[in-house]
Amino acid sequence: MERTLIKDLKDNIGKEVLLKGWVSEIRNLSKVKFIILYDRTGDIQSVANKTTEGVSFNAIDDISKESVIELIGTVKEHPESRWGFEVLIKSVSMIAAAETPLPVDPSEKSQTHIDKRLDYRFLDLHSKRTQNIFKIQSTILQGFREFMYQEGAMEVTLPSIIGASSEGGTDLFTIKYFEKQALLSQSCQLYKQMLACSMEKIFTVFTAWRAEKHNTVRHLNESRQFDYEEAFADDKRVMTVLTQCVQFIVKKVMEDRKKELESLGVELQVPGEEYLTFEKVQEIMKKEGIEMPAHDLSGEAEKKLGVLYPNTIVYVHDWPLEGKPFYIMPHGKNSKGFDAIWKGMEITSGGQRVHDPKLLEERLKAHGLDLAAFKDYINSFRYGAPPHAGWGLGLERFTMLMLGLDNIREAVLFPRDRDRLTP
Ligand code: AMO
Repeated sequence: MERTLIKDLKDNIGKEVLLKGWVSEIRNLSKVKFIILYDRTGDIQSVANKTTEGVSFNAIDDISKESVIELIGTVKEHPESRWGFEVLIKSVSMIAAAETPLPVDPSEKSQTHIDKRLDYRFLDLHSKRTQNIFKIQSTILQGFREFMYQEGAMEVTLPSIIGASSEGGTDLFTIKYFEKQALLSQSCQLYKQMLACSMEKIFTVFTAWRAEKHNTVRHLNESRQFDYEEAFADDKRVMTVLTQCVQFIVKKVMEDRKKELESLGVELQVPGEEYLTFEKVQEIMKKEGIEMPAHDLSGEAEKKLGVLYPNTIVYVHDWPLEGKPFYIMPHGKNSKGFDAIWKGMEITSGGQRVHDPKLLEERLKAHGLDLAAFKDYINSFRYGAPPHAGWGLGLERFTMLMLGLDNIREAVLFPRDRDRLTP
């Protein structure tokens, strides 16, 4: 007999089915016993009585929560139950018993601290809430790829072990690479630019490692970025692409993940966009009495933008050159770099890049970086490199903001932070 998924039970009323899944609850009403079973498609109430075969009627009480069982039974209409039908069990058998007690309760009846849940993430993944978050994240990933293919971009994979910093700065993990020292990539910046200068329009889902020492609710030491790069494009063009991309993904999640959004209590709206120069944001914040560093937005300023422009992707562009990495194109006294703020937090940085080797050398020097370490990167612009622009969107940040999660660790399956390397 082939396995039936719980979502397909409604099409099998009156038929005998084989179900496999996890036990979330057993209820004992002396003459009958209820087993609530779930699989990846939903849950269902099943009913055992004295004639049940396999695990005997009396032993059903001993089936521990989260154990994996299979059962054979007949689907019967049951309008009073919340499912509208139930399964009358013919036989139950154990596939894999869960040990007791469970170290964390996936039923969400009790509120377990996030640290404890992450210590047992494999069991926390049995919880419906956690599953819903990652089902939605999977749709975000799918939406990104669908949008990009539709846009005519090509997916590429880029190296994670690198010889020189890709963003400048010091937040890098070093690794032993045979006789040499290498680095774990902070971003695929330099490589995606080389790709845009040959293949024109590319995207990748890239894992980035940053050795930032602080532990915050919005930073991870290992995070995923949606990276996009386009030739013959400037900052304005790629901001438009970003808006369309985010709108596409949000729409897709709203359509494909209704049930999950509802269960998480999340109401989504497709965001609009707003363009503000960095100078304009400084003026606004001055009026609001919010302090800002000269070349960056403060967390408080980002929050304020979220309040002033609800449900909007706010592009802060014409960013001061001093506040952007060496690869961002200068523009007057500012740059062609931008940040995108959504729901009060930065989700993306991007901009037009420097594609002239001479100017690039100047910019690297201005950042105190060693030209020798960037030799191949500089050389890559010597043989026909068009102007180009792009951005990087943080997947976990985006998921966290979309779902109103209060800690970015909720939006990554196995977080890596200052204190956590396992599981
Ligand atoms: P940036 O460093 O701003 O830009 O990163 C892009 C986006 O990635 C996310 N992000 C992070 N998420 C969680 N934890 C972190 N430690 C972390 N760091 C970054 C954020 C951020 O907006 N190469 C450029 C992009 C470009 O110009 O194309 C870059 O990496 O959402």
